[in-house]
Amino acid sequence: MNWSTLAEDVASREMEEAGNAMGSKKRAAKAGRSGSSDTLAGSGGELHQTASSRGVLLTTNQGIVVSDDQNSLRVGPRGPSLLEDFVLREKITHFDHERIPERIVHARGSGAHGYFQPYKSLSKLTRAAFLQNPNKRTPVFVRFSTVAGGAGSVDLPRDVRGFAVKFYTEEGNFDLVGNNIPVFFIQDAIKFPDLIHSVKMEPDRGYPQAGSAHDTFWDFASLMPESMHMLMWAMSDRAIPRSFRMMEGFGVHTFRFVDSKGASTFVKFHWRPTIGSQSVLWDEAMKISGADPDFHRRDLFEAIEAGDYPEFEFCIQTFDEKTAAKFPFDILDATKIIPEEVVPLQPIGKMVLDKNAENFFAETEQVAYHPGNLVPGIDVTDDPLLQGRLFSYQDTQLIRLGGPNFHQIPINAPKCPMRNFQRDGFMQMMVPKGRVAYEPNSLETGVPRESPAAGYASYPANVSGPKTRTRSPSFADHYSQARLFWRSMSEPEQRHIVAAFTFELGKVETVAVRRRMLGHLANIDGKLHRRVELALGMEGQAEDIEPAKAPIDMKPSPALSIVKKAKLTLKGRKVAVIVTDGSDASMVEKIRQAVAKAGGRLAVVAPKIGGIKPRNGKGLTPDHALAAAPSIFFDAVVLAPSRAGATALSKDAGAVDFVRDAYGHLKVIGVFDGGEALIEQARVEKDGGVIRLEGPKGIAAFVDAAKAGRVWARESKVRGPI
Ligand code: HDD
Repeated sequence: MNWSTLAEDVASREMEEAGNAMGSKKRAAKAGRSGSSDTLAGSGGELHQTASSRGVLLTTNQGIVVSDDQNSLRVGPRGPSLLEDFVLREKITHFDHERIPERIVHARGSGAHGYFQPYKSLSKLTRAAFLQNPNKRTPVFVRFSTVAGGAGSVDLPRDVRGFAVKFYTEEGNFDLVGNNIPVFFIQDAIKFPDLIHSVKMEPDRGYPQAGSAHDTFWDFASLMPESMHMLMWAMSDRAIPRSFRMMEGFGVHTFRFVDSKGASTFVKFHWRPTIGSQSVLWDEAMKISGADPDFHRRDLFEAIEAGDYPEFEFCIQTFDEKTAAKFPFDILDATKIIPEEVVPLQPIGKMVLDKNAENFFAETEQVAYHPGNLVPGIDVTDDPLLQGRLFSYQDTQLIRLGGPNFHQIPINAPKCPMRNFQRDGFMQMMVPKGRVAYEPNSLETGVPRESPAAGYASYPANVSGPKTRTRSPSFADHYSQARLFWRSMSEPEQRHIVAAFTFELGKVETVAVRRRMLGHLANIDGKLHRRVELALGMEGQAEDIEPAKAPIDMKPSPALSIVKKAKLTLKGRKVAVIVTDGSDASMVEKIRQAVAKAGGRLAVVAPKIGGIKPRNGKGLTPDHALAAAPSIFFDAVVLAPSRAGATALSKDAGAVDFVRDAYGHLKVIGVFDGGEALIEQARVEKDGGVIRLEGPKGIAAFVDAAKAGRVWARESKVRGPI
């Protein structure tokens, strides 16, 4: 049967069903905005998303049934195509316009739906309706992103990650547009275009993509002492997270909570993953970028599909004006944190991501966040970075989404009534009724009116002063918190920071830029500076940089270290077991159960994807072929080939690399049966992280070791001194 006959056949068989689809279309129309997802949100909106994607007959955008979607209209079977072919022209035109401008920053992102639920009422601090009732769930849409790379770039460059949450509250949308790092590179929004131009690919040569390891970035950063604290975070493990599910999120700026009486409290927002934070190693990140550019996107999607829902605890730090005045830094300066040891975090609720986006473009790409999307009870402060952001986001969406009606796109539309007298514009999706499109009015009743009681009221902060372009002297300390961060790290984390600076500055061609950065490192901490200059082979070459304000020594904050507060768990983690023909299937089953009991998932990796014949039990169906599943994809591995299987694998560079990488990336390695031969072939040392699974306690010992994460003691042996 050729394609056109098949299409006709399907069309005629499904004519009847098409009638039913029309029926459901009518029902959707009746349901209005609160009804089926087929309708577009919006008061009085009569338009519906076309049913064609769910109906049975293929139609044009005008609803005309297409008779042949395989052949364009032409003169005779071999003649020229006809311009009158409206089906072809419409299809190609639409295709030609499929791409919209990608975000200038955070172009690569992955999204998911979920809900937020508070633990208790926060009425003492804020009147925000979604924070009042512990029984109420508020829908959310979250988008995680990298910053510098384009939409098609890889998931694991060294970069900040965006952590943007849209709360669809009963009082309208509240967007918390944060990052996985609690500070920022710059203090004033006017420097944002410069920062981004410096980190993006260099304009003359068009590279590097998605990476900060190049001259323009370090040139700019080294001329901006205020970026030093953020640079320490960006060079730390925070910038190479293991998963979106395993990173913290921060609102960065100081915001205000406002209660029902109008009293205000300063607030900083934090997200904490319930399964703990974890990062990959830089060598792993580079390899993952090649082996699976979608590593984080896939991980998020698959975890949600598997019902292993990412969860984040929402925490706040609150303080009043008096306390703020006592800090040795300015709470309006986005390059500073308030250590948790000084103002503890209060957990106030939990966010669960339980549904993947159904359509990447419609939802993840078109979602439009804006820090100015605020609800009554939450307000901004005068942080000059935040103030500039309040302009930028709305502005960028106008060009990115093509006009002023992007709030009507389903992913952006509030889930509460939205009605006003704004009219027309590109892509108006609603059909507003009536004669009155202005306010005040008296010609119609039942039209929307303002409400001083229910409406958003800005906190009436007192402001006065001369108009000026000055940076407050209270923003002048650029090194104390960079030092605090460095001194709060564990030994492996410090080692990674040194290695990251060495890698990044090693890519910088201009010697003066490297010297300038070494000068800043000397101001941050003498040991840090010494280690980086030695690793670069640039002893004694640091430029002398005079701090605008002498740094102070702050008490180290263990909460800043991922390693120090790591959770001993396999939850959300993946363990691989390598098997071959003749492997022990019952052992694999026992390992699977033990890993699952600890909250992890076991993936079976075999030389061939088609299946293996174990020496006992039925067949074993692999999840991955070895060639497509290097050990960088997993948190711990078990080598359980048969002895004959191991002999064959020993000659396979992929299998040997699997073991070497697992070892080099400090993973716990379980060994069973022929696994011993593989270990020998890979020539890795049998240290405390290489565990034999034979014996009554073998599997339990492996799982316990894997819960602890990486074998840090091994690192100095495989990476050498730095
Ligand atoms: Fe921004 C996107 C986070 C400073 C201008 N930003 C964007 C996204 C995140 C952040 C997570 C992606 C949202 C999404 O997934 O669609 N940005 C931050 C944080 C900042 C910050 C935490 C500092 C604390 N941003 C910042 C400044 C400006 C911008 C100072 C401009 C003055 N940001 C934008 C933007 C983007 C954006 C150009 C690009 C796409 C978009 O807004 O929707 O307007």
